[in-house]
Amino acid sequence: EHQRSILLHSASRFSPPPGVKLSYGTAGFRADASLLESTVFRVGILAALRSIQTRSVTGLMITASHNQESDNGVKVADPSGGMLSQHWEPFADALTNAADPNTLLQLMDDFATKEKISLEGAYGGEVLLARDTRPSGVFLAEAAKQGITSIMGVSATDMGVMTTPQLHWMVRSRNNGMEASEHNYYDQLSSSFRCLMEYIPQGNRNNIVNDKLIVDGSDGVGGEKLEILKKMLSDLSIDVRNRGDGVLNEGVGADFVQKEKVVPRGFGPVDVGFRCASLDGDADRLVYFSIQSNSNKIVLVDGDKILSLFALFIKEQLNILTEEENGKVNKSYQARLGVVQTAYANGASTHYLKQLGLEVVFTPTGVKYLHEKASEYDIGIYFEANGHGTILFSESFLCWLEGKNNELSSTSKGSEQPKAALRLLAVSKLINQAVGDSLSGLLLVEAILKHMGWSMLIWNELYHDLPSKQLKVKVVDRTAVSTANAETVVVRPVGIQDAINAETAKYPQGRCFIRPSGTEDVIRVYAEASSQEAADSLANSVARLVD
Ligand code: 16G
Ligand code: ZN
Repeated sequence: EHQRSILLHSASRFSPPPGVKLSYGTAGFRADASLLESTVFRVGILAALRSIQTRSVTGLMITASHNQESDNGVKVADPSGGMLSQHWEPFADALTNAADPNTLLQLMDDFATKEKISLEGAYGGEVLLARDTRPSGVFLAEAAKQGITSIMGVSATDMGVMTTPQLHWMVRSRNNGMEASEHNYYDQLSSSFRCLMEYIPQGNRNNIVNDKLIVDGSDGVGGEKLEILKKMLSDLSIDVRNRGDGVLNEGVGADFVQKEKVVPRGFGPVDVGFRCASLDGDADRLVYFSIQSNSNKIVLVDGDKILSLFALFIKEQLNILTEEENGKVNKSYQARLGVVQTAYANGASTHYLKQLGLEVVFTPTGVKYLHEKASEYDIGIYFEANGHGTILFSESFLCWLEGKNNELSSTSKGSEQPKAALRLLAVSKLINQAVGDSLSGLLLVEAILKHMGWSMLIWNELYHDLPSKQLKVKVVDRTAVSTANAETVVVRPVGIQDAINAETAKYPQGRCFIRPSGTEDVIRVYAEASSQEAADSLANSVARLVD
């Protein structure tokens, strides 16, 4: 009874804006910040219920990532540190769209009964709460707190301004019984980076001098965090630009750089020849680029190429570990290595990865799908072309690796095998196991380039991207289009796929798909072909089919 009255009381202070219907979508609720207060309050309730049900810490992140500054959004981190369990999404939608406090309460009661969540306050639940640098994050965080604490026995721990991956990392660490402060995060990243640097092959050590990385922080949270992290690193010189003085995501950031393929604000001719990287607004995406002299065009090194670099390095270490020992192949553990991409992956990257002998699988767009698939492997590497990705290690593989390391460090001191084991262990600590993380991804790219003794130019030459083109078509109802086979085939409206096939067949190396966006009211078109003109033309003619 007490619980009911608390809820009714606090819910009455956060009424949903009339006529607005929001959906949890691919990555949480997103809208103009002025529309989100009641939604964030209600997501606070949801995160608290999830904490009670799982008897674990959950997370609530307030961000709209690469979207414009006036937008905001909210999403929940599950106890694993990953995305909210998909079977809770319909509840999130219903909760946020409930018209009044009584309906809200009824929905909660029904859901709690169905999911066997006891609202008696028996478990002291906890929700970690964070926000990006958007000004609207301040009042939205307040609404989140009210929502969380309106569930009896659940507390809200405000972590303040964090990157999205930092919050996910903290949730995961807390539930693994580890310390999870921001300092712990930097400590783990910097020490595992140092470990990788320590085991760089002798011949490549001297390349470390005079080599600078310039990072575009998208005027968001990533830049200021990287400033802290970089002070804990030697062997790496980083110059951070767009640290928050300009407008968030405006002409800057990973999304801009990847889609527009032009030089971001704050970069210019003096940066020609340097290795550059861009983060997005909440620092969960990373792309690299270099500036071509005398133009505002860039050479983009996207998520697919980061994935390829990671895959190459991991495979090399695995090969070392399973190399012949005393004339017999070491068969003690056959690690399953898998690579996960989406239809947006450049066809040349997929070809390259397969030709390395790797298993490549596809999922629909959205981190939750890629992450889930990657977790089926001993080592699962996933990346979206837009720069979101990470490497997941299975518990059993890490266990084996620890054992192998102990065994080798006494028997084959000084040889490459123990080093390979240590490198893989360091990667598993450096790379965020909860979600894609631009800061840890950046450190891993840097460490691998130094390990290989490669410039960005050599890295970029792993394969040549096929020219591609992306378009979006505004539609009234994007749900009219539905797809199958990881978004590569349209099943509805009937007939469109045949028309796309007919268009695509006209172009050498042509590939094309359409899909409804998970974040905007548009249908997206992607086309790839042997020349830029051909890719543009294919995209345009398929866009006309949709219109
Ligand atoms: C969200 C997704 C991202 C995906 C993008 C596609 C997460 C955390 N983020 O930003 O993975 O690439 O949506 O947007 O899942 P779209 O559906 O509008 O093309
Ligand atoms: Zn983001």
